[in-house]
Amino acid sequence: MKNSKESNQDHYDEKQKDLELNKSNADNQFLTTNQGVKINDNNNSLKAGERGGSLLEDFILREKITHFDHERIPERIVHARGSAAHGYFELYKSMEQYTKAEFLNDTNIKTPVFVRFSTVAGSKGSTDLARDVRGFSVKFYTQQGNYDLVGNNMPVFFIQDAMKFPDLIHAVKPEPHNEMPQAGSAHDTFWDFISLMPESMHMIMWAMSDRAIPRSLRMMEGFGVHTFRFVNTKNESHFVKFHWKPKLGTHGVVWDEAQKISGKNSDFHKQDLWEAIENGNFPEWELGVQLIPEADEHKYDFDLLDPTKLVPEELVPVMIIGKMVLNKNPDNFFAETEQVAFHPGHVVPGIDFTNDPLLQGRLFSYTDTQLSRLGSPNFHEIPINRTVAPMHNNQRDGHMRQEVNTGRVAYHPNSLGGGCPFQAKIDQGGFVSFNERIDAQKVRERSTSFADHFSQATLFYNSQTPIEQNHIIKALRFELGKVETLAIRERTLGLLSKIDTTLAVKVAKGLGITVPSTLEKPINHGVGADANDKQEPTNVKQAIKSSDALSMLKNKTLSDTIATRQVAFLCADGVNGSSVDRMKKALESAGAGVKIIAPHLGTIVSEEGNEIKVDQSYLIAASVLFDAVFIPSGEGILKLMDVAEVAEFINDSFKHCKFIAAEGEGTDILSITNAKNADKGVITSEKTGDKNLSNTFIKMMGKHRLWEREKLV
Ligand code: HDE
Repeated sequence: MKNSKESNQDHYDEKQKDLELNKSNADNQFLTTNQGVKINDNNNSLKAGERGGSLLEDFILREKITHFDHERIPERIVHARGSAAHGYFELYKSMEQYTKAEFLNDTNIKTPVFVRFSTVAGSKGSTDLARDVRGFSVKFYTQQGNYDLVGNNMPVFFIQDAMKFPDLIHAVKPEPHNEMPQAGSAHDTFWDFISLMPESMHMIMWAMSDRAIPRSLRMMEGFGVHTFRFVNTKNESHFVKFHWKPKLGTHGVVWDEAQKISGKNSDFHKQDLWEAIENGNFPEWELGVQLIPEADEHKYDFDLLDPTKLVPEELVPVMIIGKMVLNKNPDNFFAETEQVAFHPGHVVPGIDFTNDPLLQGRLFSYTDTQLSRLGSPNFHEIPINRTVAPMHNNQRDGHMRQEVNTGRVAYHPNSLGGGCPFQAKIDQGGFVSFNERIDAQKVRERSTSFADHFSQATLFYNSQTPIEQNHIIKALRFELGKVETLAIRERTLGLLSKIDTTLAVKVAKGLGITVPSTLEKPINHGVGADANDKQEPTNVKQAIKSSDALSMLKNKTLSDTIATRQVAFLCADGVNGSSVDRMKKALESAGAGVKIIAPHLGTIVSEEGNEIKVDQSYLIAASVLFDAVFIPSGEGILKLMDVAEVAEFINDSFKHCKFIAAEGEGTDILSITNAKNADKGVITSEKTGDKNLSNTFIKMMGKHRLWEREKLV
């Protein structure tokens, strides 16, 4: 396998080849119409006289403008805002015992992938840092056909049945009368719906946690959410839950920071992913599976078919089976990221569905949505959606058909075409659905095994550290604080009290109201009108009280690396050059990135008289766009006392629990900021180029944030 440097070199070589090709093509690359006619004047339309009216005959103008008029396609109804990348998946360990999917059997196979991350609620142009679930969709281009794992960065969902999805999305989207707010759930219609849907409580805990405001798309976990099936050659089935574990750990930002990032750089996540890949810092995730034998279907306190439940890792450990690396940015956003069409129903032999009623609804929705979004049943012919496996069938024609099918036979069975294409037997790789036994009555009902809406919400809350619990409380205070209808706030508090009384009381305190003593009726618990009064949501005793895997701070995947973290150096003319150089070298050799910030762009001159290139001015830079800050030594640094943005920069870093290092004169700057209340996160040295300072700084930064500071601020 190539290491990241080698892969980067390949990518670079490819780019060079492209450039050379373009250069050699440039001589004979004329501007043409779509019909290939060379264009002589691309600046003026055809007119009756220099100052006369334009002529309808101008086929060049009409073609150009007509194409432009139709450049947009409908954005996705959900997950409209996305960022994507190419890469590959490689298997560590054969899963042959469980699944016949070839790309999960042979450790020599390297499967190309295309991965799209997204927010759910916002429009295509909305901010990356909205409090929201993130989509995590992976298209595996396997030799047996495309397999799409269309998941999220949270392992559960708001609702249990596909019937409620349009309601959920209508409630969270901007309110229909005034189209506000954009990309946010902090409004009345969302919480009105949620407060009447107790089944959403577990997911609400995740959505109010820092998982909903990731530091980077590269630092998120991914989950398949539903229970799927692996099926082996003996037609034995295992239930399977999919997990993606990021090599860089799972990290979030704080809500105040997220809101400021949205103002400073609404493309923060998109840019971060793009730049990491351009710089050869290829993001990596390990694929894990939780496997449950068919015989254990009813072994647990929850129903495996209920998408509001997870399988605690303490009950079924996650087995790591492979690795995914993203190593190439798309060449064209529209052609690839926008036109990619995922579908949970794109499976290959060896992977199958369960009867999870949410998954079952999705199996209908995704093809349907592509028909209106991409406009044709031929969306599989768009390059990004094409399978690498051979494709033959009798489907024909339709809008924008690319394939020129030859011959007279487009039906099966046939004799005129020699019987082609043939059906594939199982041992030839033909897909056969798992032959699950079904003996049932036709009903429109929810299983009573889905009626426990609170205990896993409690499990999630109990698994968090006090810092994380506090973030959830604050998020709820913010969201409900934006809700104008008192009854909705109260009803939500009622549901929260079923998760944890202290949680509800603390949220209520922030809202200046009290928790209602009884739950308001009627509430929805997943039953129809006739049954509404009969069933109550239940609370089931959980086998475990707390699960470390659910907490970002306790999580095993939390990594101490500072690779790809961004550090701001607050500089000015007269900075000590060796102070800058030594810290920069130390940070860069630990994998971090450094940006020189100064009062103006161009270059600054160091104390020693050398020029230092400036990356950003104080007008552009902001603490929220960095992970940590360093103030070097040098007489000139003292001028920063008069730059208002510098104090704001350091105050925000301090407020958001980031690590701050300063040496020599740099330490004096701290005296005009909140960081003068030094704690372990403010690391200072009187000496220039102090090795201990850089070592401690790097070690501390590996902890991501000094969360204890929150008590202070
Ligand atoms: Fe989706 N979802 N969804 N969803 N979903 C779409 O398909 C839908 C659900 C998810 O990057 C749409 O191509 C229904 C759960 C992702 O292109 C649409 C239901 C999970 C993406 C659709 C769900 C997801 C989508 C819109 C309930 C996590 C982005 C555009 C029955 C496991 C894919 C499109 C991309 C996109 C329908 C619930 C994840 C309308 C009906 C649960 C990551 O078909």
